[in-house]
Amino acid sequence: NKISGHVTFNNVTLQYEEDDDQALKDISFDAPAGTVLGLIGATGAGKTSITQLMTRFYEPKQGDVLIDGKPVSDYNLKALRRNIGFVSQESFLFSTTIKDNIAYGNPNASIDDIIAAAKRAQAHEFILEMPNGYDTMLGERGMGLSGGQKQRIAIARAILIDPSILILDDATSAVDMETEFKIQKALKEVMKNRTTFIIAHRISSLKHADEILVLEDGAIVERGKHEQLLDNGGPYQRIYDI
Ligand code: DGT
Ligand code: MG
Repeated sequence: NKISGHVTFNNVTLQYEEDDDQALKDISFDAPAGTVLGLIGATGAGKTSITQLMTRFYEPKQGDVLIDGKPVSDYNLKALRRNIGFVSQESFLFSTTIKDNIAYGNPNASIDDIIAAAKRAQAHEFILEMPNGYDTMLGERGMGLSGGQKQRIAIARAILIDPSILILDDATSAVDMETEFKIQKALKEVMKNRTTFIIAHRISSLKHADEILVLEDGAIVERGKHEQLLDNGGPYQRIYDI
């Protein structure tokens, strides 16, 4: 029951129960399997809410959310969520070994699979430098790892789970140039052959997106590719200048 990852939103609105305002207003887009969709906009604009409709964390008030042409409500919830991976610096790490953290969600993975995933995620080297390598225990919430290291553990985990749809929450963080380079390389690896949603806080990560949606107060105010949006001189250009 592997899905290919074609995601379609048709005129989707979302309203959180307690709120009077709509958190998402008339959102439509089509992301064919394997493409990259960028989401950008101020805090509270609705970026995370869009991704939560795909995992059926919330139900739309109106409109359709389709995966491979089928409403997400028709999927078995577990099967659906197995096909959607999340990577962010806040990705949850458990108080167990590095190895089990990478294999989380995929308990049958062999140590060879785990190491291969860590290598592709640019995490193998720093793991080997830890006191017990892959058997090193992580503290509560993964204490003892930097944000950039946690992110690469999360990428290794996603590579092992092999979801068709990937959601990247590109949290802003001060990492050095070398780490930044490694993270970019790891992201390129994990995005391969998956429909990827990049929630961006920096425009640099959107340069290669197939389509970018600029969100304001739950609505799409501008859409297109990076160069096109810069030429428009609209909201995207203004974010770029900040
Ligand atoms: P971020 O992560 O701070 O950059 O912001 P976004 O763009 O991810 O915004 P999002 O989708 O978290 O929130 C959109 C709007 O919906 C915002 O007004 C806050 C509201 N909202 C989000 N989650 C909930 C929720 O669970 N309950 C209620 N009542 N409102 C929520
Ligand atoms: Mg968010």
